[in-house]
Amino acid sequence: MSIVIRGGTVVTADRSFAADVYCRDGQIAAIGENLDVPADAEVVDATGQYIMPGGIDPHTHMQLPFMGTVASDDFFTGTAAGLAGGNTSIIDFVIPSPKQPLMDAYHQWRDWAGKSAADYGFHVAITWWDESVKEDMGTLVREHGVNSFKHFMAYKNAIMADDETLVKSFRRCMELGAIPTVHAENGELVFQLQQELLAQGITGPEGHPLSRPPAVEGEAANRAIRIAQVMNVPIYIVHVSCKESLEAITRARNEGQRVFGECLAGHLVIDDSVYRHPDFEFAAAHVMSPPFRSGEHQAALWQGLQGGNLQTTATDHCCFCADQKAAGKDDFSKIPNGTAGVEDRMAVLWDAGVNTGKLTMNEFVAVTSTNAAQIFNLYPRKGSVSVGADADLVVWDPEGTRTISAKTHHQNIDFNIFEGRTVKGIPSHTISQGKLVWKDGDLRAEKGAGRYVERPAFSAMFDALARQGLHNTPSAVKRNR
Ligand code: URQ
Ligand code: ZN
Ligand code: ZN
Repeated sequence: MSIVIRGGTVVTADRSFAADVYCRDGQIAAIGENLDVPADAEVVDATGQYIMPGGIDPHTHMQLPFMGTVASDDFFTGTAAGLAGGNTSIIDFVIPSPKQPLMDAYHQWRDWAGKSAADYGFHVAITWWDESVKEDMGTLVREHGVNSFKHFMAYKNAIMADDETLVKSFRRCMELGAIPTVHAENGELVFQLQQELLAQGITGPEGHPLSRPPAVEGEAANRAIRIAQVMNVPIYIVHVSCKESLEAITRARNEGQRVFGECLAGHLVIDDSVYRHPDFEFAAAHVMSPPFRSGEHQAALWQGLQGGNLQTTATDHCCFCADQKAAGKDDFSKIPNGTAGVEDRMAVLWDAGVNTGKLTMNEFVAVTSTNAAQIFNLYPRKGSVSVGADADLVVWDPEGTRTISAKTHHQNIDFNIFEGRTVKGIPSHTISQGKLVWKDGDLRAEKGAGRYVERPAFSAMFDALARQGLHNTPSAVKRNR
């Protein structure tokens, strides 16, 4: 089984060059002009098109049990939809219930993800703390290829991590060579504002953004960044949605702190007017956290990507259909939080970013694939077009167009936040593990073909920090492997 992609331009995060790409046994075997390959190789004609690393979405929640229901895209339908959009890997989340042993939750999610059509990894959420959590974090790093741990600073009375948990978990990440990531919203403030709004009789979706103003996110982002600074550990802020968070990231990065930021395709192009729509279903379909923001925040996020203070794009793909969203018909705080996007992220970003000149093609590759691979230690196996890398590729047709709609998308949800948006620049072919899984509208996703991808700890980086004589790290901190 081999494929040769002919006549295209290879576009990576750092260069663009004319070349054929030959894939064999699931890996990239050769890159060069007019390659001489076996006669039985399947040929993909990429004339006038770009050959790029397949997208990596570092933030999805397939079939997540959340707010009394379960996200409607499972690991097969969700990853299959991603392949239709040029996305060839996801990093999803294991989210233990408070007091649930991490290893139990991890094995549960591994079981669910077995049906994936594309490769996947897991961030593991720290939703509670005791010595067993500390131990399990070590087991996950040492034996299961987990190198990132998530902390929800929001969702009080559910999965919220308080400051004690943040401090202890960040320290543990430092010991293990893992990176902490955070959902940065102050959960206490959100809870208080929710109660106040409901008491005033504001029960509709318009209350959702009012309960989560940008300052609520900016405070938490800054707090998490400062805790990471004192704990001497890098940090990754997920779904940065507003100027306030970006300013906290930019300040820290300017001072040399190792902080990474992620933004969502939705937050880049959709504004908060959606919550003032008179139709409950429409407004509720957009309820996610952090909420969609007003226009000046979108401009800031684009500047963050352009200036290198935001490194990755994601979707936070977490689908809830209208009947599920209806749980919050009389109380916006009960609307399951989440929207979809894994199928549309890359085309939306190309159309809104590359076609407008905000991003070069190379920057597009960086923020849709390569940077996530490097931050989460998947590179160059993922996120590169290089010999020996996994043959996860997308052939991108810059002239192709598509009008995004729930009527035609492959995501298992009855709504699309990008509904009606016509994008120019779409994937004509997606290759996953060296197999053609998407070809001009024909999706050939295979249930269970996806593999769990281990992500080694970042010991090299942390050892370098240690060698610098971490002035505020007690000498007692040992390096647990
Ligand atoms: O907060 C998250 O990232 C999960 C629970 C998805 N929902 C959301 O509103 N972002
Ligand atoms: Zn989140
Ligand atoms: Zn999320």
